Amino acid sequence: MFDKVLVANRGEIAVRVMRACEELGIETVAVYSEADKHSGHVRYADEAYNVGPARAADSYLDHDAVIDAAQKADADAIHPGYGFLAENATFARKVEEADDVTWVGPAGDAMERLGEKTKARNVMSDADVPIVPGTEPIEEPEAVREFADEHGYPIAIKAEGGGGGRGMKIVREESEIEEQLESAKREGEAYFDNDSVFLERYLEDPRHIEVQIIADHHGNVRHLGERDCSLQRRHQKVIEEGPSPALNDELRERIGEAARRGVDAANYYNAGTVEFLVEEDPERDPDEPLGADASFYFLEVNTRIQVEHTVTEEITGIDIVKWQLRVAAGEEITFAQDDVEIDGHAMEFRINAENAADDFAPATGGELEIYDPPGGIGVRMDDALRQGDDLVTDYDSMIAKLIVYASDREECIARSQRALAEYDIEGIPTIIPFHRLMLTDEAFVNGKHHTKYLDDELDPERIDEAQEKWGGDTTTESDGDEVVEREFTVEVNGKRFQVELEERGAPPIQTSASNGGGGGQRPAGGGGGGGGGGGSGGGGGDAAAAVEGETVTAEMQGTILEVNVAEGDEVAAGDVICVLEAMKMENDVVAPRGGTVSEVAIGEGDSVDMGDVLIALE
Ligand code: MV4
Repeated sequence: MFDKVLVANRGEIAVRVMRACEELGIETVAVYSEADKHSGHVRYADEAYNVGPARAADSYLDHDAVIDAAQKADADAIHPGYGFLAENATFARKVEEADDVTWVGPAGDAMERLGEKTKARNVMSDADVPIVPGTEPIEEPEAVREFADEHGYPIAIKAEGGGGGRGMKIVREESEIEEQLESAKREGEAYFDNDSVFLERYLEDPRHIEVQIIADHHGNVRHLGERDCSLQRRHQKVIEEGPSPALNDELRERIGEAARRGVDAANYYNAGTVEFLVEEDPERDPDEPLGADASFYFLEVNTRIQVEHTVTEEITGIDIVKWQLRVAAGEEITFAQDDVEIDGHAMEFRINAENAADDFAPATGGELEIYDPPGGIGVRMDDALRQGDDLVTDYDSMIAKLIVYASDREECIARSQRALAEYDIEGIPTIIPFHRLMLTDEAFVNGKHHTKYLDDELDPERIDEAQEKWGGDTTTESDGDEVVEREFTVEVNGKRFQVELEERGAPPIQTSASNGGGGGQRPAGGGGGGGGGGGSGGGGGDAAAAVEGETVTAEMQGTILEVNVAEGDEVAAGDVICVLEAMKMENDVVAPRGGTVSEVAIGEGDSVDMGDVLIALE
């Protein structure tokens, strides 16, 4: 096993990988850009190297800078996480060619064989894995017409280098062919430096199912069950879960086995994911999961650890990142396929610093004034944050992942609702309110959603409402005035109340706890319940009484409802002396210090004016 691993990534995934290293007794090395000097992954690592400016191309993507750091640190492996260099075959080869450094990932040629779409289709097809009816790379509009003659419309034109929703164009009728073909080529060229395109029959509203794979250098390939990533917004996954609520066991087994077979044929090692589209059968009983006769088609392979690997870890108990490290070090997988058991249900919620009510616009900055993640049974947090951190906005907007595990989907949903209600982030917007909405959404709760559900079917008004309801301490513009909502806690007669305040154009509230001499308030008229009144201000003192020399005086005009002390009584600071009703509120008047009551100037039912003496203390 390795002694020291460099993690060529940032944020939560860098910490995730380092945690696996820690458990395996491996030392950890971080790399960071100028923007990440104070980030969580840097704090976590045993040592850390600056690899350049904030711009990813000049730091996290700089091959030489990363390999240089590994050699300076004397690291014996590089783990790329996901994104950045994770699927860059050129970089993988450079790492393997560098002295004494191992790439924690597949060989460069296996990466190309599976990473390029038409090549991967051929590998899978040769291994008897169903692929969507489609073509080799094509050039001319005539090829699209021919394909349409055989398979009909709609047709997907996909960029060979495509992924993540980029470089895919849909042709619904003949008149669109030229335009969409040109557009797909242009996007392929622009995003992937490759204008090669191919065709597939376009499936409407499929489910997105992906199978986790782990494979070693000794020819062992295991599948670890599937995840359902059908809840996506503009090709961005937001909630992933496993097992899929849409598959029955027979279909599950067939898809898992197909993925295993395909990867086996590709001479692949490392963790990997095989993605499939599963076609809705319009004939099926909507209350039953998709059956074994449903159609599934290979889509693409991801040759890296994925964001949502955690879901599989929870339901299999297998630490996938540890296995990536073991496999890269040449170790053999020790468990058989039959040893892999899917137990319970897990969901992952991506916590993105975005405002869901503003078209999921990423936050442009801010400080994590409050960062209070959930805990308890079945709750896992993968993050790299601490309260007080400044949000780093130079990279993607995902700041954390909440992963919830339970014995079945129903309990998982209830537990997720509980965990998301506990989760408190203030200072920056997050999509926590959106997740809370989804957990009450009928289609999602019943597992009936598909890949276009969020884009085409969910009413955006509901997202705005959720943001409004659960958005918490956000700053919004209204009539040109800045409105700041704040929440704090007050204690009234020993009972805690949450108080929400909305300030317009006011300076920030000092929220330092200040009970000194402060009385409590509750709505007059008894009957319990109801929200509390205001909190004590930063200056201390009591809303209803003031101390002048040896006397306690009324701070406002009102009626004495109750007198709790008599002459000669010993009181301690904070003891309630009397209750004064003023402005329809009952106010506890408390002793400002300890002492003996030398005089009681009031009785129940008395009217008092501001400044009247209530009691004297000595
Ligand atoms: C498709 C498809 C339907 N039919 N291919 C979108 C991302 C790209 N990597 C592949 N994608 C799709 N390919 C055929 N032949 C529908 C999608 C698709 C999709 C796939 C997975 C997850 C979410 C999606 C959302 C819209 C479209």
